[in-house]
Amino acid sequence: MGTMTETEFETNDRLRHDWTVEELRAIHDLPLMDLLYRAQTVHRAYHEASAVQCCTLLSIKTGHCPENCGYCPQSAHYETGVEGHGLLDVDAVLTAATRAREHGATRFCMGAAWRDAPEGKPFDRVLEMVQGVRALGMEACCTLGMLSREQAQRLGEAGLTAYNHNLDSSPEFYDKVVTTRTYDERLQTLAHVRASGVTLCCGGIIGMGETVTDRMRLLQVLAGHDPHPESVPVNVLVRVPGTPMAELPPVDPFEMVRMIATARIAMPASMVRFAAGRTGLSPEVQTLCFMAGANSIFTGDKLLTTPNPGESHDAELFARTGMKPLELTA
Ligand code: SAM
Ligand code: DTB
Ligand code: SF4
Repeated sequence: MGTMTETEFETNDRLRHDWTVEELRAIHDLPLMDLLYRAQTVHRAYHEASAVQCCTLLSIKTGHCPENCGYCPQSAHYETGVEGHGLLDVDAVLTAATRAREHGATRFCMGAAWRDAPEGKPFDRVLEMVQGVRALGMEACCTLGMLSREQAQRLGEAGLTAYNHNLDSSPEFYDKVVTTRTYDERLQTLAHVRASGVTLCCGGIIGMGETVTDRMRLLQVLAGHDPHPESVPVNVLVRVPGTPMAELPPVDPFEMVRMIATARIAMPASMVRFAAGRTGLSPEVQTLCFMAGANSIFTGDKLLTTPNPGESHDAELFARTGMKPLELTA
């Protein structure tokens, strides 16, 4: 398929898993007003237009990671000044989750700088954290690196709502991002999570030096999953000094808007999360991202190790735009 015409802008009610890169590219490259119109139309057919899911992150194990992901401040391969710590106590995590809930978060996401989730006591402790977060009435998400089939199963039994495991970019660009693991290993963990009944949170990063074609390939791979990942985080690279990607040029904010809109159109029913990179983008650009179909953000003043806009910024953003936190339905 080639270029889009106006007659093709109607809502596509059927979830598709067979997008071609050319189709996605044609959508991505539409004049911005046409792209936003189409993304909004799709968005409104599946979601409340002004509701935003608020998720809060906590790094439950920080730094010293053996992987060499070029974007990551927690890789042991780079000097980034991030202060590492071992796996936190369950109590400390539940205190943070309670605070996040008081501040309006409905999903609590626990991240660990592991290549793969460990076995034994540390894993049991993570299971306790998951149970504790669920007992607070929040959704629980984890991102612990690669998982075995059994580990995914056990997380599911502990009540885990979602597992975050990003593909980050296209299969073709992946070895420019990380060489200590393969794309196929990532896909394997995603399959284990899907088989366990835990929902998938899977997305990527823009601004790592990839082409627009790489971004469309990522969306093609994501949308190729049946069902689509329930949640799709789109991160703008946070350029952390000491990482190999520190000196890359900043992303044009309109590129983020286009990426979100294309993700929204490709995966209409999924939550599209404007994840890392809100710091440094104006409230007006962030609002364009909502208009493009983002309906989830990370709240709180920290992501895993880097700053996030924080509560007063988001309260003001919501007040000025009439956006409101999405309530949990279950
Ligand atoms: N170690 C686990 C893994 O890689 O699967 C989980 C934690 S890892 C920090 C989670 C995700 O954060 C990565 O997949 C990546 O997409 C995102 N991320 C990490 N550093 C980032 C940065 N500097 N800018 C944007 N996103 C980043
Ligand atoms: C995701 O896609 N982005 C979040 C979450 N999933 C785990 C992490 C962003 C990390 C940004 C860099 C940092 O704070 O260390
Ligand atoms: Fe380790 Fe995850 Fe960072 Fe890669 S992204 S270096 S696996 S913590």
